[in-house]
Amino acid sequence: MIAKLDELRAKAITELDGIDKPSDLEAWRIRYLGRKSALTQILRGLAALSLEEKRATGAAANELRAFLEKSLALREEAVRDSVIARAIEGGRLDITLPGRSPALGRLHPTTQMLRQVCNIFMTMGFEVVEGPDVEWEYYNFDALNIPQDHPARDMWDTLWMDFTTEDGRRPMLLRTHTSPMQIRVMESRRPPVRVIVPGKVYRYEATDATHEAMFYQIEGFAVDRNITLADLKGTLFEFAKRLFGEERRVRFRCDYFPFVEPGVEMAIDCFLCDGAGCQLCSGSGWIEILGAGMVHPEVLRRVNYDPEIYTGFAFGLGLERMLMLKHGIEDIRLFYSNDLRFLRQF
Ligand code: FA5
Repeated sequence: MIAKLDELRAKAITELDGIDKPSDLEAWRIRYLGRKSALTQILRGLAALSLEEKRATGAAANELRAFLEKSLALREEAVRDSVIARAIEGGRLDITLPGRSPALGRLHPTTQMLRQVCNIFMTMGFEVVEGPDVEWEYYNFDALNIPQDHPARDMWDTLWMDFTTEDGRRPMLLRTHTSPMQIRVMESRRPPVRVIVPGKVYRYEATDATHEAMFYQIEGFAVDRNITLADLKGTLFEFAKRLFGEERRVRFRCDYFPFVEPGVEMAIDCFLCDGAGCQLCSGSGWIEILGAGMVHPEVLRRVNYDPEIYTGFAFGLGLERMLMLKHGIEDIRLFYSNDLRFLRQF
């Protein structure tokens, strides 16, 4: 057996020394080190040998395997060098040209902003929780005081999953906002709760400079004893100041959302025209970035929180709109059109 191994070694090395093409090296590797090679067969057959034979042949075969692997690596290096040398000689490779630097990846601007916003709220004591993009109709609408046929459903048209339950309902959809997570979180814990929920939302939307069909929202809500609208305003003022700087102006106005009472919207003065009115802000001087309000008592009751004891505020902000404000971006569609000239700027 040992003689056979020696013979194999001599044959393999003679062949290897004559190889000068990478493809021949691979064929050699398969022939001498591959699964069906004589050496592998010998190693596999060791179990059938006597203890003494096993010891001698096993050691020699393993030594040969290591030797062949090392010889192959050395030959690969030599072949590579000679291929390069031939290419330089033949004028196919010019090593005086500057090298190509590898492209460096980075985080998408919305991911950067998402992390920044989450960090601000985390320093204010909010916990980050995530929820499903595909949501039950109940959480997206009914539990938030938006029953079937309620006109508010028109504000949030979306894509429905293509299946119906046995009783003929279409219960699943792509969530239109992150507010369903208010219900999911409150169902699973008792007050006090102070949570933010970042995530994608979807709408059946005719896109324009400020509307996308898929965008990010961050929901935030706090429920405890004695929480008032002043806490909501204080929290959001502080947030806006930290994100946009002291000089940006903030406006609160009444708004309607069925799951809050009272409801408000918060806007920031338009970065493009500094509040004078332009195409981006539809001439108003303001860009709305979030909806908010005090959690509706009916919503609290639905999750078994006593509205006589507990109150809370909630808000839902649009991440891309805030990015537009922060960087002076005029069209929301730039974020997801994958133009690297745009994305590389962040
Ligand atoms: C809502 O989605 C409510 N769930 C917000 C809320 C939460 C209210 C908690 C009260 C309490 P609205 O549809 O206005 O509200 O969307 C919230 C924010 O998402 C908007 O202020 C805006 O910044 C952003 N937004 C809305 N539609 C789009 C869109 N098509 N493209 C990009 N951003 C959008």
